[in-house]
Amino acid sequence: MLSAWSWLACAVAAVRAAHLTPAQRDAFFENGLVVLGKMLDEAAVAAIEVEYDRFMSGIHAEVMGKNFTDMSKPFGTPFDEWSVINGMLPHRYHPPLRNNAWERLAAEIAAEVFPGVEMVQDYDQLLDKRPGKGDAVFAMHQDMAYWPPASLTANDTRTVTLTLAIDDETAENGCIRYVPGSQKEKKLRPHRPLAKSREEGHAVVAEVADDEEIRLAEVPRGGVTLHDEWVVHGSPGNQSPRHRRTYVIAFRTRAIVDAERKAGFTHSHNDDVNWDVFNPEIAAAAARTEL
Ligand SMILES: O=C(O)CCC(=O)C(=O)O
Repeated sequence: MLSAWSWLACAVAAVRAAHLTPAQRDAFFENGLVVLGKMLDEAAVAAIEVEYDRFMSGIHAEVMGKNFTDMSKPFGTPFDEWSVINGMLPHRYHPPLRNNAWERLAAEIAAEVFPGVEMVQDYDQLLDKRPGKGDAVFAMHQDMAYWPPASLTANDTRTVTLTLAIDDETAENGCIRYVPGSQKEKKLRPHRPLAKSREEGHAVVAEVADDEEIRLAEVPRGGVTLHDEWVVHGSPGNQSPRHRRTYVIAFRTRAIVDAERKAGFTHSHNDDVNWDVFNPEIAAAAARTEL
């Protein structure tokens, strides 16, 4: 039997354990993306940063293949010429990053977005836009354009993708921009491949009308954004003399992740099963560009 004092202590702990306010959770569903502000203290970010930088220096490049690349440039571009370093699946390749403070916090936040649902880590990804790289662009897209179709899981696509800012993210160094509310239709917009052919590049570009509102998500170091699987988003180049380093972890329901793996999809860019397999229209557009 808990004493009144113990009940109070539990209640206080429960309040402290909540990372998301109800207003922030509502904003996630209303806009498709929400900025949480500073969520990890300086000591925790600094500890992660050490392993982040080791991993992003390319120490596992040989085994990683296409998982260590610059998505804004053709495969095979020399490392020194990259504008955005893209390290896929660091949890898989770099054990010191496993179970770090950000992985733990991200899991807690994902559970608060979808209470009572088993949300599991689907993939992680580190992105470093180098200073002064105006072409370090992430073309506007919906994440679903890269993933298996909603029909794989009876139209249940529940996802929360969390991005930790290792550097202050501003308009100048290429923070995320997004079209608020664009997720509500839960429909894939037409996308076309960015590069001349599928062999040359992985990225795709969504249609965005001239009159659609585009919002910036500026975030301080240690701050976090959450976005869903349908919101149209991307980020411009880095015009500043600073890096823009981010650490992305995506959570999807256990059922979705199981279905993805069964289909042979692991978010590895080395997979045989890739976005063009799932999106025949994009594959057709790519094939037309190759002609
Ligand atoms: O952070 C960015 O610049 C874009 C990343 C992105 O598109 C994503 O995490 O889905």
